[in-house]
Amino acid sequence: MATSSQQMETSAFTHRHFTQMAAFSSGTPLRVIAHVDLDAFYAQCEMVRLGVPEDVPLAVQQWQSLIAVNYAARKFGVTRQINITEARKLCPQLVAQHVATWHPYRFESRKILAAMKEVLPPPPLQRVEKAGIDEVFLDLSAQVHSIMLVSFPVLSAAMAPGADPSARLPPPPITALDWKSDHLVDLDEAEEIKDPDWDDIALSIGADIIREVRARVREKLNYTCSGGISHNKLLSKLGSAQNKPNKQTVIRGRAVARFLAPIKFTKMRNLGGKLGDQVALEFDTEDINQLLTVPLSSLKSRLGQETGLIKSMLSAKSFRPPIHTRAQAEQWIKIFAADIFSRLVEEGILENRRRPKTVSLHVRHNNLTRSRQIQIPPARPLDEFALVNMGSSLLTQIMSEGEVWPCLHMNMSLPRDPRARIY
Ligand code: TTP
Ligand code: CA
Ligand code: CA
Repeated sequence: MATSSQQMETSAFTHRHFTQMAAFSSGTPLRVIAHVDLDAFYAQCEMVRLGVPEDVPLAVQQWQSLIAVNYAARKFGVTRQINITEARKLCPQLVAQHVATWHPYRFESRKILAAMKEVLPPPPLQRVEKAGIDEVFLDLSAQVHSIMLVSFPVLSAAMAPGADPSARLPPPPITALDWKSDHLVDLDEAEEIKDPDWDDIALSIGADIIREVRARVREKLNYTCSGGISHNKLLSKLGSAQNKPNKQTVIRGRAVARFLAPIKFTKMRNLGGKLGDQVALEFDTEDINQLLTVPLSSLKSRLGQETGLIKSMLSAKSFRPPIHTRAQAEQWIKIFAADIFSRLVEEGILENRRRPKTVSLHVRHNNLTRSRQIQIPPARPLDEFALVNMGSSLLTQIMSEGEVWPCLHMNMSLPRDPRARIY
């Protein structure tokens, strides 16, 4: 279709929209949010560990079920929904790797996060939020803002003292944006012929950053991951799942309606009331209107996939021989606190409003287990130190109520908040 485009006179965006990027303001339509999610994560961990080539079908097995299936195995129709016997029928050469504990995956997860951060500027320009064992959100707004200032000196007028915050930005220079190998969610034709505005340029810079982040993880640790780049968390999360594996997808502001449209037509009425609230909670409420147009089935499959991982957090130890002193018990409380805290971080529970509300301690003496719990102060940071202190005061309470030595078992737990996740 041959249509010449008209050079716009001003951008649709204001000085304020641009300057707000530097402060990670969620109010600016220019903000750049990315989501990066590892492909078939546990399966890749096993492939990397065992040196299994990419084209070998592999699944991670726990009891009879498959908890991760690599992309080579998915070609045979193997999915997480079938058991190992069915999988072997579909794919006789499937390598099934038993999982014993999650520690190695958590360790890999940490290394991957560190590798990602290597290509990012240090905070405060960097803002990375772990959102699960194999995924992160990155708010790239401030970094993109700083790159835009350097690449487009015309934008510095917006930052000048005395600049009118509500004045429109000048139009961006007409440049062909280079999206490299990215997948772009298509625009309607009417939109496609319009010149790109600063929001497109911001996303394109964000996409460059994410390409680099993914390349570093691949070069350094040999893991592939997928990315979504957009203006908010919901869209970037949907984007990263869109073209797996090893691809990144950009959802431009002008493409949102079209992107969500096919999702919108099915069972809309499934999402309402309480569930809608939970979903909004999950996504920081900012996108409730868009979220409410997404049917439950796709939310469940696309957003709720990690619900299996987060049970209540429990760290426990049985003592054979039993322990006899408070000092010994305190040592264990420190270990429990460290374990629970690292899991809170790994699973992205500290961010948003998904914080656990209480800590409890169980102590077993002979055949009697006593327990106490306390509220976690909502205003203060929940760190390892705070967990140790709470554990220690729970122990004091329990000890004041009766004999605990010799002690045969102790555990510390954070009961999960039933509203904290989508089921
Ligand atoms: P996901 O990111 O949901 O899935 P995935 O990484 O296996 O595959 P994809 O390429 O589609 O992202 O989960 C991350 C890891 O969490 C997964 O590799 C295994 C684990 N997991 C479970 O143990 N049980 C579950 O029910 C789910 C959904 C995941
Ligand atoms: Ca994944
Ligand atoms: Ca994931």
